[in-house]
Amino acid sequence: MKKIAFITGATSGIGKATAEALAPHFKLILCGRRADRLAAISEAMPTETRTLCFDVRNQSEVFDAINSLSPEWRKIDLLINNAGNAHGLDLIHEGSLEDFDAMIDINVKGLIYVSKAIVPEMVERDCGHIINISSIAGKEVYPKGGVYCASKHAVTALSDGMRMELNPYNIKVGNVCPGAVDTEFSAVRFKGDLEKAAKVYEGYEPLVAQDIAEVIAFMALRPDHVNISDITILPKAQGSATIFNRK
Ligand code: NDP
Ligand code: 8X3
Repeated sequence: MKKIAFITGATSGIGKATAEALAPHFKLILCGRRADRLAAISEAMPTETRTLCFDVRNQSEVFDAINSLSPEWRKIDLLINNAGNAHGLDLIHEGSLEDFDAMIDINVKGLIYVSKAIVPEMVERDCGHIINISSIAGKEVYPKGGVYCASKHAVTALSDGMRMELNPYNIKVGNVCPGAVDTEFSAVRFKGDLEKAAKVYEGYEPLVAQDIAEVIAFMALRPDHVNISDITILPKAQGSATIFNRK
């Protein structure tokens, strides 16, 4: 029988590609705020799916959505905490509090809410696997990215904390740190300015969402005794968060 994977941020980029990579092996619960996309993506999946439309920032939406699953679908084997974005690229003393709140509320608090709604049942069943999507920004810091980097350092810390806390319950925790991946990430960061977004990936070959999805699927499909606890994936042309070999 296929296991069940729960993916946040499945409406685009890394989350959607991860759903595609896991579909041959898992039944999928696909989450995001854009209901139209969720419906279309779910329709195209070659596996049984459920969709949940909620904002990870909203505590009651998170719990109501997850509690709406039938008992069969509540037995989640693999949780992929992927939903997240950068909002703005600004110095802390100049940027908008709205952007800063969004990054902390979505990337950090949202991940905590979703985990709090799902992990207790994993603990009860004494099994499970959690993969959190952090970033190279969860290992390094760069100017104008202070709050985004803080949010992703928090994700890395949460992965480490969860791995320690959930160790007695046979629950594996992995942390994934991608470098530059050409998704809707930069369009969101620059609030729909596609020209500015395209510049992020100019002059070198960035990763695509599928590159990360394949690594996540590899992690998910290891034998039960193997846990890939932390992995950083960069484009060949990326030497650090800020060093790129652009031609
Ligand atoms: P995308 O913008 O393509 O995808 C982001 C996903 O997150 C969407 O599915 C979006 O769905 C969901 N999301 C955003 N805000 C919320 C919210 N408030 N509630 C629920 N879902 C939300 O970007 P990526 O695929 O690139 O990003 C995925 C993850 O990878 C993020 O955590 C990002 O920080 C991380 N990452 C990305 C890198 C990159 O270079 N692209 C590099 C390193 C890490 P919807 O809008 O429908 O709600
Ligand atoms: C996204 C990668 O370097 O733009 O997490 O912060 S970066």
